[in-house]
Amino acid sequence: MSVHTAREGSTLHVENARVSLEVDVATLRASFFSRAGASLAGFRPRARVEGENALAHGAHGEQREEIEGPHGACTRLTLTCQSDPGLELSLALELGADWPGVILELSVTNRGQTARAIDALDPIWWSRAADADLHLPGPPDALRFFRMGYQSWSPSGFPRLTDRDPLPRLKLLRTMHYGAFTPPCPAGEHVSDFATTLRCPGEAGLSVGFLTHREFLNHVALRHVGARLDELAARVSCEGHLLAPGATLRAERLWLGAETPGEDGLAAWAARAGREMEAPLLDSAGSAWCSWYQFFTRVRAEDVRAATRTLAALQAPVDTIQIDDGFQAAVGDWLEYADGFPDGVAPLAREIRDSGFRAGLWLAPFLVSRESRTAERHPDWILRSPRGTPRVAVVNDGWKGRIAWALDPTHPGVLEWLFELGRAVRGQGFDYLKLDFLYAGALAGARHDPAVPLAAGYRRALRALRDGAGDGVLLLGCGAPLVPSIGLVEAMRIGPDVAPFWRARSANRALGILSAPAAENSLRNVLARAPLHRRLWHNDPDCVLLRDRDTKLGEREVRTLAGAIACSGGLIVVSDDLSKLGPERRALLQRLLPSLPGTPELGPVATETPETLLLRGDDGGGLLFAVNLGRSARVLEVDLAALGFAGTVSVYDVWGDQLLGPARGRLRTARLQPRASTLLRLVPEDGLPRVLGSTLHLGGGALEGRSLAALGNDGQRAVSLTLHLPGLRQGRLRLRLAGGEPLTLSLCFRDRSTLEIGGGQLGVEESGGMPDR
Ligand code: 9PG
Repeated sequence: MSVHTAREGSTLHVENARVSLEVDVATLRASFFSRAGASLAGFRPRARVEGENALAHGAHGEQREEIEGPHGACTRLTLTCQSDPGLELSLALELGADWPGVILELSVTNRGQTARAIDALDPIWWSRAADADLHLPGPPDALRFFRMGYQSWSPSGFPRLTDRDPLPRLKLLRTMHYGAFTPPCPAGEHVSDFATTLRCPGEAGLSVGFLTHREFLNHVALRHVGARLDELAARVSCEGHLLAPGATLRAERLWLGAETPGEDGLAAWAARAGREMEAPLLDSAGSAWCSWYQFFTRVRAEDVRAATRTLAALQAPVDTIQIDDGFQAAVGDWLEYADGFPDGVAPLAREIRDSGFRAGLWLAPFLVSRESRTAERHPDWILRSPRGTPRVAVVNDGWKGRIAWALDPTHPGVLEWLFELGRAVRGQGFDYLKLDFLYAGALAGARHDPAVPLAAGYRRALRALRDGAGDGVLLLGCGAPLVPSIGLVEAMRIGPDVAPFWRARSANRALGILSAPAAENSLRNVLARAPLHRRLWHNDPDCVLLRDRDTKLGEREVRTLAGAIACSGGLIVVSDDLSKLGPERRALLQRLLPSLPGTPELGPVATETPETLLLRGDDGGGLLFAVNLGRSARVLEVDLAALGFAGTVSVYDVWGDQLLGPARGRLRTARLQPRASTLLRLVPEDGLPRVLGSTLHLGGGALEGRSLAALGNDGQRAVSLTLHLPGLRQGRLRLRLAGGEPLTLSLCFRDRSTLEIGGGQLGVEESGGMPDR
């Protein structure tokens, strides 16, 4: 069925095979139903104008078009209504033939004689009433919503309505973790920035998320009484935008989606948002060594040189060497250098490149230390509070001057300076830029151009730097307003800093800082935000800490971090002094590289942090990561059918290099201690030749299996495999030929090996080894 529209009295019906929408053309009151069983009935778009609600009353016009949008062909219906004296509200609906949801675009036009200040536009405003219901299958107290978090470091997860809002109360911490217009949440309220999903585990769900982020910050606000959701608003903060007579203001476009139990609303939203915002999706964002987690601000040129030499000698396929915080004379004085870098960074970039690596540099482009020369020379560039005092964006004991102020991204001098900064560092030879503390570019304050909304100003400033750096640069956002960065960064840090200890320090916990450095905090976001990967950007899960000294992380925790990072498909970043790594941890680094293709799936989420990730391979198999984040030892149960494995699968334990035998329906893991995880390769037992497992890469055969091909047609038992794995590889590969018993090969090769196996023979090209049996 394609898109069907019908009119009954003043009600307009629009539907396809998956969802339907009814809208009253005079009031814009609307109801959304999905065939999967979830519905949101009786919501009304509204504008907040000078402290009052403006609702539609009185149909004014109706238009239908067939258009070709970013998601393909769709029907677009525009309903225009009278509102508040002098205002006109217009709601455009877009629905394509097979879409699992609709796009809503609300706009307001000033038909009066005087300018009006627009506070917010809510494409959805819903409040529970006798005729306004939100229905989600499943028990209400099992309902979980997705909390996105505002920026890279903000905690993200799937809490219940009755869980407490975790965000800190201190104003500076709030500056760093809330959007300027995300309200703090008293009891009974929650906010998810940019998008949310609502569902009971394993049931049909709803998703609500903004698809465009060009001008205004936005969020979804929820109100509840106990476990009952009573209010939902999808809100675009318009910052008092002055709407001149005759002018129109358009809200960011909103997705209202409905998922079957097997679908993920977050993934569906992210795929669409990435398309609308033209996310640059690279085949691979590669891998990097970063100086931060070993040397912090004490890093010296000599340390970077030593790391370059070690990496070159290791022949580990890490492709970027990135200098982090510490090279600069002061935050904001990026072209002047700290004592440890007597010759600056340009000669280092050259050496890094000459050694065959890409050169990376850290910058916090929207910050200036109060003791920087930039701040001294350009006081007019600094964002101010309405009282005229500089806006403090960070207090960091590690920095000269301790206090860093935010720059005003609407000041033309700042934009020009950012462009020149991008050009200068690119000219020095850096084409991988980790841009940190980016939230400082979207802080509210008294600005040079108050008419530029926050998201728009942030994007313009980031684009200035990007333009200065030129084509071919890789930008990695960090501490960045997440979704407003889509399209401007190739990669995005999606969690707090990792640390060589599991739980955050108690002082940080006491302040309620859930995004303080800690392996646990980092891991939670790696899991919760996994579906954003390769839809909005390449996820950066932060470094895998491999060190075996000066760390409180034991083998169990290191494996948990490494397994989650491998299964996330995200960037592989290391930050250890590699010359001090023991042979096993070096081998682990090799096994992590390169990162795996694809985007992981979460499966049904029944805990605040998802405890499983599944990375599906294109050979029919999958890599399953499952972790015990609880406080006591447990066996985890994984519903294979819910993950799309209908039949029997062969299960291979990657860490144990062991075939565990077939599983069907539900898979029970071994008993896992707290913080322990398991990494399993699942392969359908369908009689076809398969790679069952491998120790050559942490994917356990995910990469190896992609190249497996059956040979000849009589030779049902013959296969060929071409393994492309950079660096020196030594390990075992477990195969099953058609119908046969598993076969184990011990291999040793560099970069590439081609194998032909069958009819009792083994042919090896380039390099390789002999079968064990
Ligand atoms: C460099 C680091 C690393 C790291 C980033 C970011 O609140 N704070 O004082 C604070 C300091 C450091 C920090 C986050 C917050 O970490 O995530 O990878 O680049 O900056 O300073």
